[in-house]
Amino acid sequence: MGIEQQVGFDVERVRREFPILETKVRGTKRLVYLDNAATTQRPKRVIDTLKEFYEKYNSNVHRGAHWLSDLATKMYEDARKTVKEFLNAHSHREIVFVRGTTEGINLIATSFSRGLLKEGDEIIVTEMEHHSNIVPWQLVAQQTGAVLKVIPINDKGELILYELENLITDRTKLISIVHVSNSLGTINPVKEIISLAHQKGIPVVVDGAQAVAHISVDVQDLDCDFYVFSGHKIYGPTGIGVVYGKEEWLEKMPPYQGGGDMIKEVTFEKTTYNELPYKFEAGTPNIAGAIGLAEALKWFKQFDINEVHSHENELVQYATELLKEIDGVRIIGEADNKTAVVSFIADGVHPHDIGTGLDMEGVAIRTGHHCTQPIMCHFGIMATARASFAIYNTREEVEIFVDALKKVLKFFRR
Ligand code: C6P
Repeated sequence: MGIEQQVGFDVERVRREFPILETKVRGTKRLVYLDNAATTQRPKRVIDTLKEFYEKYNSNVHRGAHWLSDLATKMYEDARKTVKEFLNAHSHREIVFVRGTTEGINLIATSFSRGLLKEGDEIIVTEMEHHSNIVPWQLVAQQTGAVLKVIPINDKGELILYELENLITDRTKLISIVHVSNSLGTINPVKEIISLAHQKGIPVVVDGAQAVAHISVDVQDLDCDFYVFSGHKIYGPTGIGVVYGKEEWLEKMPPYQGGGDMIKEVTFEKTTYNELPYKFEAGTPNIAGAIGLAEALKWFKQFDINEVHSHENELVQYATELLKEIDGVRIIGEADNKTAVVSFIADGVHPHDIGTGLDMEGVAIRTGHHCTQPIMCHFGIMATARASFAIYNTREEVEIFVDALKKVLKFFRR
């Protein structure tokens, strides 16, 4: 199906496309799904695409000398073109399919560690990174002797940007930053950071896991060197994600994994590598996943992203307002520019108990450190309860969530 913009935004119509939203939790309570930052649900169109692929087109890509393989290859490569259009990349050669954001960042970090980083070089991340944008760089730092530096955050959960200028030195080789924080909802000024970094010739990696489904992303406009996201956080399948990398960088970088499809010629003396993007796609890829992701992106593109953003923002604001009226509830993350996520703690009740109590009422949220322990450390807490919103959530669901929360807090505080 092609990309057609839907006029207006009808949330009830959107909901009807998601069969899982009809679920009754334990057969009784209506499902109120507010765990979209962990993974979104999939519209029927995406589910049908996966089923259809396995029923009609399943075959390996780039290898077969037969009709079915040609078909699967065309579908897989068309999926890459859809991603290219979605991100507004310059070329399909800049789109590498990976398992998800985590593998994407590991790909970039590992590749950089093979010759592009040396002892004493510096990598800058932020205090609000997901562990998958910290640990790969720590591994690389251990191997190469590079040093990790951190842009701090303030108590609203915003980057203290002026610190970046102090952190950058002539040893800074790379900056890797999250576009939207999964724990705080903060939207970072990545364009500004990229522009500053480029004045000093430093490339920038952007972790877009929590951004792509909520705000407009245009990699040429951002001018980022790398942009990484996961399919399952934008209504697509699990096990598929994307690394966008500027061609000039991907050309310079050595491969991440070795194996089939990433080579031109192999002898025991020497191997030459395939052209982009195949140099970075060793082995049989997640073919159905890529095709499913493309379908999800086409589905998502029918909506005006600004309307999606304001719908979700309204939900965030409404939830924040109602939560603040409850005694002893504190919001964690009150950035001026935020989206889709409300994290909170409540006096006297552990976030895990909040999660379990809400689940009894059919409300699915996430509790814990959300793979962002440095953020928890900043706020002096172990965990938060987090409600995260998607295109199909409603004000009524916010009210069900807050009413259920009041019940849970009353129970645990009795
Ligand atoms: N955050 C959450 O509940 P993967 O698991 O590879 O698809 O995405 C990792 C990842 C990277 N960066 C950010 C900003 C993320 O939010 C995530 C995943 C989920 O918040 C699972 S911890």
